[in-house]
Amino acid sequence: SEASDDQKFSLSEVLDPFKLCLSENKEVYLEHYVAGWRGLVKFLNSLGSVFGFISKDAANKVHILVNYLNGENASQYVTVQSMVKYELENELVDLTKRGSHPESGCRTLLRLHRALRWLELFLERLRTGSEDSKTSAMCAESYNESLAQHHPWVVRKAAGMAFCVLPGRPAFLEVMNVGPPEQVVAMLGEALPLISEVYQITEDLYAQRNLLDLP
Ligand code: 1Q0
Repeated sequence: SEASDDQKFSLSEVLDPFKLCLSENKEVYLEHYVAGWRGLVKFLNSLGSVFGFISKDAANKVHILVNYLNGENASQYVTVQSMVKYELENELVDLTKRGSHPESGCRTLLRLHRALRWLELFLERLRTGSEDSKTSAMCAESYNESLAQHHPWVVRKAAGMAFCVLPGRPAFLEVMNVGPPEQVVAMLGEALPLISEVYQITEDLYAQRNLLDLP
């Protein structure tokens, strides 16, 4: 039915937005960044309720950013660069400790940005892995190398338990609805450099502005 087609995830829902993310002068469009994340949340939901605590947090952050995109200052939120400039100039960011701006665009995007590094590492392992490689191990390794460093013990523990129920690589590739594994691998190979570039540009911007540890 139409409704179920609508629910069905397809890898392009994530990869296409990330492909559209960069402007000519290498700024990151917030609209497409957020759209990529919407796709990821949808994918996560299709993996089952064990991932609910992860997808809820991601969805909540997406929601915060969407409100800025559609809000009265929408014109300041066209790119990550313009958002950072606007929020900093107008003192809309809690820089050292949580205060009156607990949901700034800058700190909210930083959480997704850190998770994007996890995604990059994970998708690279998925792409180059063999048929019998364990997605749970790939996921855990990528997590430990990236996001885990920003999470307290309880969250790391819960994430570790969720990873255990991930399907094997063949089933995982199938849920992406692209076609045979070779085709998924090709698509990932095409998209990963773009995700990686979006990540790096954001990382450099945040580093320059000293925003990598926002509370
Ligand atoms: C496939 C399995 C997915 C595993 C995702 C790994 C990440 C685990 C993270 C668990 C933490 C979530 C609980 C909340 C933590 C927050 O405290 C934390 C900080 O925020 P705050 O406001 O408290 O300061 N939030 C975060 O760090 C954001 C975490 C977002 C994680 C989003 C993961 C998105 C994953 C999508 C599935 C992708 C599957 C790959 C294939 C997709 C096709 C391209």
